[in-house]
Amino acid sequence: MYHLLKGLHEYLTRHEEFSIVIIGLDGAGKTTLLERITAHYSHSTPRPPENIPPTVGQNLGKVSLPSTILNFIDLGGQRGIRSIWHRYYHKCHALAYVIDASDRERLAEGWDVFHSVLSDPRTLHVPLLLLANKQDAPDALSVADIRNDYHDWDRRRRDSARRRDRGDSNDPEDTANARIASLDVMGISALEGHGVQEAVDWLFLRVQNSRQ
Ligand SMILES: Nc1nc2c(ncn2[C@@H]2O[C@H](COP(=O)(O)OP(=O)(O)O)[C@@H](O)[C@H]2O)c(=O)[nH]1
Ligand SMILES: [Mg+2]
Repeated sequence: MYHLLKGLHEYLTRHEEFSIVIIGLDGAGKTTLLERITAHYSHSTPRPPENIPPTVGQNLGKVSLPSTILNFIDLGGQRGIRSIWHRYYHKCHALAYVIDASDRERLAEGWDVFHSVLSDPRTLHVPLLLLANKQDAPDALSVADIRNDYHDWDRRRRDSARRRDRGDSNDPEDTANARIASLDVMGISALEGHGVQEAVDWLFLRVQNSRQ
């Protein structure tokens, strides 16, 4: 009887854990987003931006929901650290790629890196959300503009690949192209918090569904 009750108690109070990896170029706002998410769920105030140092390695944030724990992992975005992102792909349940929608100079670099994430077969079955951050900045591109910019960038990339391969139209990255078509993009301001709850809801739903 004791074991039965103990088992029932454990069943009723169990917490499923999921890992969500946050990636993107350095300066995109990943750590600010992590701060915002953890502060929101612990009902505290996020650290002021000037107290957030550049990420060396990773930052972890735990969000406890009634029956679920979401472990957010914010990975550094500097060139050297990007080479270890792939180690997290197979053990995470969702990926959030953050882009700085106000930094037009670095958009192409952001797409380059984003494309390498999409093309990695290890991310194929991992739910992926593209976050157009810094929507509060006056010159930020909207979600629609971000989508268009990515499509333009991708068209240019494919054109130049075709030219390089002298008309051989077989694109070896068809899986990446198919993923782009159904890509979810959300606008957020990690600094002010707009859209952050919706992004976490999306991730929560997708990790729950991917488990079934
Ligand atoms: N205006 C604005 N600035 C932001 C936002 N998110 C981050 N930043 C700023 O962008 C810079 C880089 O942020 P950080 O979180 O360190 O980027 P990370 O390198 O991707 O972790 C900091 O100065 C942040 O205050 C945002 O939503 N809006
Ligand atoms: Mg950081």
